[in-house]
Amino acid sequence: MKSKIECTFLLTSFLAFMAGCQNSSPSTADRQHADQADSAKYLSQPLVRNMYTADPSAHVFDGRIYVYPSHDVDAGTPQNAEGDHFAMRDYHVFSMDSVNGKVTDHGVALTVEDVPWAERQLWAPDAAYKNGTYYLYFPAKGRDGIFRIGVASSKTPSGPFKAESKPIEGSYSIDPAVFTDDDGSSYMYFGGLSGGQLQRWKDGKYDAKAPDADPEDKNAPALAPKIARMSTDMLRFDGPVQDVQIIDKEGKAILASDHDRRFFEAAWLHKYDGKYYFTYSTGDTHFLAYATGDSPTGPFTYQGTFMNPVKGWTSHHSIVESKGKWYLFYHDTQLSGKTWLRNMKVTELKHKADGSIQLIEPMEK
Ligand code: FUB
Repeated sequence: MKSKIECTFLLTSFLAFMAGCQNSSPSTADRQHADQADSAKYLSQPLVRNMYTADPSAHVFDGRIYVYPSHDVDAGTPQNAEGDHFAMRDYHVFSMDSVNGKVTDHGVALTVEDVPWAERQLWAPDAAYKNGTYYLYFPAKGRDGIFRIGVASSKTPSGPFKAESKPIEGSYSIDPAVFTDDDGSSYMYFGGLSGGQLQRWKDGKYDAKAPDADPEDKNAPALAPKIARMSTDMLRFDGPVQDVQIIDKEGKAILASDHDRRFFEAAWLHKYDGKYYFTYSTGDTHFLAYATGDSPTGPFTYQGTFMNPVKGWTSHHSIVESKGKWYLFYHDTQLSGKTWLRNMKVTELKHKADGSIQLIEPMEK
């Protein structure tokens, strides 16, 4: 019997094949799709319309909001469970004065050709600042088809960024998110199931024959996202890669079979009112979920869903404070209707007085 993921991929692979072309900006057909779509039913509208953008990681640097998204393209690669149809080859950086302000595209900040060790698939990036330098963290597949995480640096938040010659030693899988705490310590959270290959890593070794995503024993604990402390120069891991523990309110691990609550991909960390909020996507159930803890390294106690499914398969986000309000940057497929051609969006995120996050409905019901 095929899993829901496989069925989704099979169903859409035919559509992907039919739609295959080399364009990286919305085609006439896509624009027509957007025109026909009832944009009123979406909570927010795309921040950028002349290209496809996804996985937006937002930060405030020098009082301005900078967004580091994936740059989705239609490379004509047939859809498969490895996620090869997410065939991105460069990054653009965007910025704005405030959430409703004009969005500036700063152009190409890094291309796959600029990264000596990478061959393809520049997936969800993140950025950080320390000691006068901006760092761009990004996953990419090497020539061996294995995802690693790289780092590139720049003296300006908009780049261009210069990549290190090798991936970060000890890194693997996808979706890096770097959080710097008030004491100056920085941590990278990372990992993603299925095409993100997290399930293939055990004790620092890669096993290409591992299950598709979750462990086969459904009573086993869910696979954990990873955390590593960053070195002071922000270019290396300063210590071992460890599990991020996500537990329920009874202190038990969330199970692999609990697809509504288990971690799938897209980790993020923000600190609010002294608490650490670890947020993530549940993947095949398409929720954005959160868990809270008293330390950046966890454990984190699962609290609930804070965003219901968007249009499109993937759900990926970041959370940032700007001018006294908190915002959720996310994406959906409003402009294209295609899983792998997404558009980034933003909406306000509200923490309630009890510390919970108000549920966000991305679509009118
Ligand atoms: O953009 C490629 C992948 O899709 C990301 O790395 C995942 O988080 C999902 O959004």
